[in-house]
Amino acid sequence: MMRMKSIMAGLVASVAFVSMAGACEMTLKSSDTHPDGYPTVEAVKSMGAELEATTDGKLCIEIFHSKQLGEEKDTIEQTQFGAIDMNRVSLGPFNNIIEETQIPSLPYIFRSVDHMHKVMDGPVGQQILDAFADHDLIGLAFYDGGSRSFYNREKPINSMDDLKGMKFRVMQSDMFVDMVSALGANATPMPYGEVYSSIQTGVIDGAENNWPSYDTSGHFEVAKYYTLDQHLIVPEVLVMSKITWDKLSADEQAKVRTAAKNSVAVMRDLWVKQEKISEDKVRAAGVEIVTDIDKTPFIDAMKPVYEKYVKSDKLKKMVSEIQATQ
Ligand code: GTR
Repeated sequence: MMRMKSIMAGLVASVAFVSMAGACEMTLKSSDTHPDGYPTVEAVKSMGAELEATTDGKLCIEIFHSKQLGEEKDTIEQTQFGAIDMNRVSLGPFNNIIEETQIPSLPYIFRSVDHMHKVMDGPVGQQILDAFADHDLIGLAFYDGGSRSFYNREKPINSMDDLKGMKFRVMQSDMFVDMVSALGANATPMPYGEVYSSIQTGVIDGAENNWPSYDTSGHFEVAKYYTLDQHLIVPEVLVMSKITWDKLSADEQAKVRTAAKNSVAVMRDLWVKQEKISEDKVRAAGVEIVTDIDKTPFIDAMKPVYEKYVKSDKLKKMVSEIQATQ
């Protein structure tokens, strides 16, 4: 009897699975560098659930988290080629490809996360989403990436002087290389997945990131000094391959856009919670955190970066619009 029951349960489960999977006419493959449970991964899951509901199960999303499809720079190319349907990435790796993405990636461009939200939810944000279209991608929505600060394995950083000569990993963006040079340190661009061992073996002294990434990447285990200079508030973006997009009907495209937009609120809520969880975890692990750092010299040092990257009238206008956003 027991055995019969468990066979029945197994059958019911597999029938349920088959009927769900069978109903999906198209399963969108979505990439994320972060592990399962990370706010970005969970937000895309919520988008998938909404999409499945609004398309009567026709469109589904399957998430490949934890870099299963590769490092961000490579997955961006695969998304442009249509091998990956959707991708959740930082704006950083887009900087060398789409100039508009450099603007919200500029150091100290945003006064706060609230300021960043207002800008990215407004016309400048829309202008950046639209810019993806010329690069075989559809910009769907922006997610949060908190603020990024330096951590290292050597010593507490209390001022800009302490950064002199140190070697930090940055995302693969020329602008971030210049940002670190302008602070008197050296930058090594490299994929996220190589950072842990590079710090551990002393190839680099440290890197820079937000609380949740510092925690979930395990970087805090090998770089125990974290200084909250908060030089970047870089948003993250959810994009779709143009090749995939063109296979959808206008109605499906609208539903994809709506589900993506609705996932933003889910993401923001989870993000705030995760920041706290990660901060508590790394503090408990004994990380030494410098909070009272004078940011003025850091901000002043960014002048050459703005001069080099904000040249055209279009980009200058974006910067003034951001500065004027209250
Ligand atoms: C994280 C971000 C990732 C990735 C990573 C990095 O904060 O969420 O998309 O860009 O930083 O530093 O490579």
